[in-house]
Amino acid sequence: GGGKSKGPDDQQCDYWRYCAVDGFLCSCCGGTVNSCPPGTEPSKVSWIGTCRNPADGKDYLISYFDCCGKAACGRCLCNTNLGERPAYRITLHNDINWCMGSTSTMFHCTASLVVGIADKK
Ligand code: ABN
Repeated sequence: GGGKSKGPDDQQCDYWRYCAVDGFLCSCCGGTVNSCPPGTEPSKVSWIGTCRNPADGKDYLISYFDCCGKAACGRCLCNTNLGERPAYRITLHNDINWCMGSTSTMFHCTASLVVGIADKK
């Protein structure tokens, strides 16, 4: 999917997993959709979003974490924010440098890990 294709789906902001992302996509920064580029380390904390996978129509819990320890990647900035919640629910808020608890607080990119399927409501 993704319409006018500039690269693989997972380098496009409209890839389904990125529905609540805020940051440079690690898939454009030498990492993958769900892993940090070499020389960076995953933040110890993350934020959580719920995104629908168009392939099966199901809602998935996505853990977004920042990769820390290098200067900002600068490529594929996505600020999708669907399902983001205000900062009083901090784990649902994405406009935060989650590297603040890490050895290096420099924010490089954001990765998106599927952690489960959302409960049906
Ligand atoms: N969670 C991504 C991010 C990092 C630094 C500043 C704002 C947002």
